[in-house]
Amino acid sequence: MTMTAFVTGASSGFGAAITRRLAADGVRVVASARRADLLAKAAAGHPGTVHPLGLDVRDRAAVEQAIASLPAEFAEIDLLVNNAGLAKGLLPAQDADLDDWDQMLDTNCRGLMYCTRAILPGMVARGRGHVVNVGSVAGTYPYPGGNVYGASKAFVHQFSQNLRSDLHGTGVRVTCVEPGMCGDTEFSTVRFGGDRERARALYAGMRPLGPADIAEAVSWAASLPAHVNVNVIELMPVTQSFAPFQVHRS
Ligand code: NDP
Ligand code: 8X3
Repeated sequence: MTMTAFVTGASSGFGAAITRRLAADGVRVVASARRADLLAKAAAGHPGTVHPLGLDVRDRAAVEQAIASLPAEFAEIDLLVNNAGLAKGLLPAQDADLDDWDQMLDTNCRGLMYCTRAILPGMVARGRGHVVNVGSVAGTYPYPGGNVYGASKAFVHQFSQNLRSDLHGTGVRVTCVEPGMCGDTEFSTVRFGGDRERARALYAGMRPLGPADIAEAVSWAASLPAHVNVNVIELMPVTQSFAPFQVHRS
């Protein structure tokens, strides 16, 4: 039986790599994001397998409508990958832009909630399905300027764990994938307001994870036998680790 996946944030970075990987695994994929032109180009390489869908996950009515009107061959979703998300800014909380905070919460938390709520009932009715949420190490480990981004990813972690409780006995699986620094995506350019040089400098002299590493983790968790639930996958580049607490001395 061919599986069907719904991937958000599929126009770049992790989402694009996850879409390619799942298509190579023989999965039909609804690839969604706001930039429909990029999705259409990517889908052209996978005719009949990848269905491009222009969608802003922050728009609750649009999410409900889009999921209710998918073409029949893509309508029964077995795997939801809630990947759309972003960080905006790295300023301390006292200087941060409230619009950036709103955008992170609306996308990383509300968008993920809307997609999950629209797709879950079908999974429960069919007695099978898998929700993979893309969190971050920032949801567990604080860092200066991480404020609302980290908090939004803590939401993703805890929502994933709570979903497992609600879905007890339904056969539906939930996994939270929590990566550390990953290059070759638009993440840092978006975070730094389009400043590509600043984004590039962040990864200078170290080897970050790549989008294919995240796609591998998603593909692995989804490919395990139906009785196995991977709760959390936390992964980092070898070149990233932990530092001591800061101590302010007067
Ligand atoms: P990218 O910026 O490359 O990808 C983000 C994707 O999210 C894009 O496809 C973008 O598409 C989509 N997106 C953003 N806002 C919306 C929206 N309102 N509606 C629909 N889609 C949206 O970054 P990454 O691939 O690196 O990030 C993917 C996820 O991984 C994010 O949730 C991020 O927080 C998380 N992450 C990233 C890490 C990293 O170091 N790169 C590490 C840990 C987690 P479009 O603009 O076309 O809508
Ligand atoms: C992205 C990883 O460390 O930039 O979620 O917050 S980090």
